[in-house]
Amino acid sequence: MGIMTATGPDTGASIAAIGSLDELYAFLSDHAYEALWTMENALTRQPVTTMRPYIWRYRQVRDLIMRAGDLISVAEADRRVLAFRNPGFSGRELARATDTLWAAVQMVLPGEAAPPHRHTPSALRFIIEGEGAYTIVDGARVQMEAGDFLITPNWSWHEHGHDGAGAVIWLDGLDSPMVSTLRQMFAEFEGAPQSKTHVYSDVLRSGYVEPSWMDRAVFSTLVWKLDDTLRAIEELRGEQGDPYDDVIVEYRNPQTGGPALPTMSAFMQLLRPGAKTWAHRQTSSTVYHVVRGTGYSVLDGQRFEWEPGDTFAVPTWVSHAHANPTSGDALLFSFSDEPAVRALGLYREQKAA
Ligand code: 1HN
Repeated sequence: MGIMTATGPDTGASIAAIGSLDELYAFLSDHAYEALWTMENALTRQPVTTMRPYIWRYRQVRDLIMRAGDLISVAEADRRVLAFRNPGFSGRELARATDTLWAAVQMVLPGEAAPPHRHTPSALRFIIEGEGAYTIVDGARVQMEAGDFLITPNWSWHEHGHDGAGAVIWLDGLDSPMVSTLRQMFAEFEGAPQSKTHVYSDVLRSGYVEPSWMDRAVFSTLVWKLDDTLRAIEELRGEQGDPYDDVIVEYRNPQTGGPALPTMSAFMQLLRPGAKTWAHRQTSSTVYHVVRGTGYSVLDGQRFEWEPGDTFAVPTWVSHAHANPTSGDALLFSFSDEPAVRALGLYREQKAA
């Protein structure tokens, strides 16, 4: 195959012959140019997105993923994953819950196994229900039970399986829309390492002590148990709390002291009985998942009632406040693209919007 040679550009006389602005615009568009002064959206005073605040209700989500389980096996599907596709997203590209975040439910049945792969998008999981499933991350096998928060860092091999009883359902969060928009997507499907026979315990994984001669990545924390997180929250119950989020804690990577993943942070918040937070908005976007309790959130002035298992999207710059009008606790898990937005020097917050 020969090398294509671009033809020389029209210059001189053909450009001198342009007699009007309309002719100029026609020439520009034929030759891969566009005039800034004809553009409407080159600058906007604040973020513009077609993404909408939206809630996916678990009563329906659960029925759908279980029905999918009747109709397709993991062997056929590779991963039995139902993506939450923001209804404001009209693009034909990868589904997304917000401009930057993928959210989905995944379900495995006893005896099923999802084969190993790795990719540049990072993933996090929050287990919604069930026990007896496991994931293997870079050869380390981790059990998954309801309430666990797990991470699969960028480019780590991961596979899932289930040797217990009953369905296991979890929430998947990925930065894949962001990675895809930045054209940084790579994936591999062959060459996963053998499963390790020894999995290091929490005292090594916590970064409390670290062997000097080994690669610290081997010891990275992969799972945060709900009981541990709740114990921390319980200890803070009597404190003042955050006016925008009440008693909120972030899942931190103990080895870096930073967010759970370089691109995504994750949180658990207790809305104490009667809690009603102030509204704020950020340039990060967030996906919330209801772990316990009932309540509502007001997203850009619209009230969304929620109950356990529901998942809702708060796109960039959407004002949000949360309320727990009941006499019991409400617990919200959430993840956001805040670390990525901050790393680019773009993070902004507006209080009481
Ligand atoms: C993925 O690897 C998983 O491993 C789940 O469980 C959802 C969505 C997009 C791209 C990769 C998984 C995913 C995914």
